[in-house]
Parts: sequence; structure tokens; C-alpha cells
Amino acid sequence: MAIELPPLPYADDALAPHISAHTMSFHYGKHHAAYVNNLNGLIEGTALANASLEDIIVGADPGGLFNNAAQVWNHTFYWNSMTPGGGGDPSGDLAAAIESSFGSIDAFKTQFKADSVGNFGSGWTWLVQNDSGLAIVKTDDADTPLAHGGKALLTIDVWEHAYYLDFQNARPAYVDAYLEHLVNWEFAAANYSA
Ligand code: MN3
Repeated sequence: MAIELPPLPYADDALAPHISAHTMSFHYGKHHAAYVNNLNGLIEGTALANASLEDIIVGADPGGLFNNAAQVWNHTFYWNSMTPGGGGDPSGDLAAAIESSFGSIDAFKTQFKADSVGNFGSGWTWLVQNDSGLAIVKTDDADTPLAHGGKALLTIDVWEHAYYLDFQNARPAYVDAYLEHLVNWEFAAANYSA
């Protein structure tokens, strides 16, 4: 059974003006779709043809198979990390955990922005849950917490293709828009295990 490209969890213009339908047409319609197509080409006719996406990622050596599988998973997780009318602050158990691990919600946002802006080149910034609490993790290229035993709660894609059409080189403005208008705290809370 081939790996499928999941539908976007909202209309392609639902995150505008922060992330435009034009960006979506490339980022989801071209980049994400290409990772799915590439992955299916790599697993077709192999022992992995019926494997789950997660099992492929955890079992893959560094290289094309890992990169395409991880990018399929990362992008699906990224679309769900945003929602129309998002932003604001988390609540409940997740808010308490963020305050415990980072000192305050604002301190978390400051560090998340700094790490997102400071990730040199292409990659991702994640909020992850581990045994000692919550942490912000930066990964390079296609790398993903799933490959390292980490439980992701949220992510932002900081590859240039995520923001260049809307923000050009202004990655800080893209990260601000994500935190102020897009971040889906309900999704993060659903991923969090109290
Ligand atoms: Mn991307």
C-alpha cells in the first residue's frame, strides 16, 4: 500500500495573509507531494512496500529513504501545528508544563523564535516532550525527533521554501506570524501526555 499525501487540515488559503495559497500551492502541492512520490518510488517492490511511515523513518539509514520519509511525516505534522485563528497562549496542563520547563510562556516563545531564526540553513524547530519535561529541539534538513525517541508536540518548518514567497528572506517575521497568528496549541495539547 503506497504512502498517501494527507489532505491539508484546512483550505489552502485559510492561513492567509500570513501563509498564502501561493505558498501552499508549492509547499504542499509540490514539495510535500514530491516527498510522497519519491518515497513511494523508493519502497515500491521492496520489503518496505507495506510498512508504516513511522516504521520506515525509525528503521532507515541516513540517505534518500530516510530524508523523503521523514519529510513526509514532518510536513504533515507541520500543517497540523498551525490553524486558522491560531496563536495566543496554551492553557491547562500544557501551559503548566511549558512554565515549568521554560519559566514562562513568553520565555518559551522567545527561545523558540531565537532557535527558529538561528537554525543555520534548512531545518525544523520543535517543541518536544521527553522524560525530564519539555524542550526545544532544532533539527537539520529532514531530521526529526521521531528518529531519536522524542515525542513532538509542535513544529515550524524553517526551510526557505516555507516562507520565501510570503516573507522573502525575513525569517524572523515568518516566525512571529507563526507564533502570533498560526500556532495550534490544541494540537500541541493533544500530543502532550500529562
Ligand atoms: Mn517544507
